[in-house]
Amino acid sequence: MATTGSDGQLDVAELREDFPILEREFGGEQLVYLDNAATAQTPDRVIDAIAEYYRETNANVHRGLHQLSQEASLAYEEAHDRLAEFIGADGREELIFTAGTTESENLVAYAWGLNELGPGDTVVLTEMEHHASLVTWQQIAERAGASVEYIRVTEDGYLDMDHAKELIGPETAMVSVVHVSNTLGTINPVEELAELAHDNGAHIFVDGAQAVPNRPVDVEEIGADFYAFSGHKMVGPTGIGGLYGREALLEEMSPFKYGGEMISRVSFEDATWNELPWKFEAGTPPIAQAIGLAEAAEYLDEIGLAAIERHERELAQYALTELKRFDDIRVLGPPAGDPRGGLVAFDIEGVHAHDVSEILNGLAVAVRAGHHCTQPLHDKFGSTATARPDRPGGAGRHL
Ligand code: 7TS
Repeated sequence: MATTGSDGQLDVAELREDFPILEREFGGEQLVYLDNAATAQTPDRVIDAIAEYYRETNANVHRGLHQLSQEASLAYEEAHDRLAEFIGADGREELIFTAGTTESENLVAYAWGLNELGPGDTVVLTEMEHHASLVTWQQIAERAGASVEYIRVTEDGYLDMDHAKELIGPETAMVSVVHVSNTLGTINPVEELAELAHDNGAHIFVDGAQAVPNRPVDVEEIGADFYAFSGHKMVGPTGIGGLYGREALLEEMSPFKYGGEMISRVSFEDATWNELPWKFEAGTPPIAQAIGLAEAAEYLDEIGLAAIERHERELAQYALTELKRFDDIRVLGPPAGDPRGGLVAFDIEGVHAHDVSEILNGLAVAVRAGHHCTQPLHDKFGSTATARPDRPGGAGRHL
């Protein structure tokens, strides 16, 4: 796959051909899809892998001795290995398939939080958390009698690390932080936060929904105890995502959901649990999606995550520089020149973001408008909604 030139640049024209949906036209204009932060598009080979599974292999896993079930089981298990490798986990024991980042957050909050949190404990979040983390920890902390605190975000969209050092202390039980903000584009110092958490006897959960698709991620290098991501944001299928958990922690934790698949032995009185990762995968799992997700990981690896990261940074810098020319446009997050993710949320004085999105839609340009599930952060910046192109470039430069 000749997707990078000798200068390390992505061959965008060639890559675009992998995505059949980008051929669509609206009103005679070719689609410009800049809503990748919500859901990225899917390349042919992922679509083909899913179609082939349904054509050739479709069967339930871990419960049939017939040939199809054995093939499906093997492919499903190998998908765990592939994703574990993709994010730097030790092996399939540490990689649970969930419905996505939201379910991964809920799994840890319910299975770990409800049992481990109590009065006097704090869960430290940041002001830039997605609702998937913010609402979940709010609710679980309340049920457990624990409290939630938020690391402040500066005007420039960075975490105030002095405040982080004040908040994370011996009473902290969990630090839950977004790796790359889906509104600010900020890349958070997750390694430093992991060290701070561990120095204080706390665990750290990293929300990698906006990081795994577009930069090399190594959960062990980060020092994460838990790390979550979504398939549909990394050119994979909807309905699946992942949760990395440190094996020793997952071993100690009770299951999140009960049912078939996750048990070892059941009697009328009681049950024992299956080994990892199946202990956390109750019921028929997302088999076709797992196979599609493994193909997506393969695709991204072949392009090269470092090249993708570089390309995204260039696109963001291009957009930031262009938007700076307009006095009535305010961009949230780190300014041009600073390292950040590929998404750029902005508001225009006197124009609602929904109108911006509507006008762009008329030009066949898809961007998300709203609070992007970070409503308290928008409140903090005095904005009800922003428009958010992700991976914006000049004509034909987006992916
Ligand atoms: N965390 C972050 C940082 C996200 O960006 C998202 C989705 C989630 C968690 C939840 O992921 P899910 O796959 O479980 O839904 N963010 C967005 C977005 O920015 N626009 O639409 C979805």
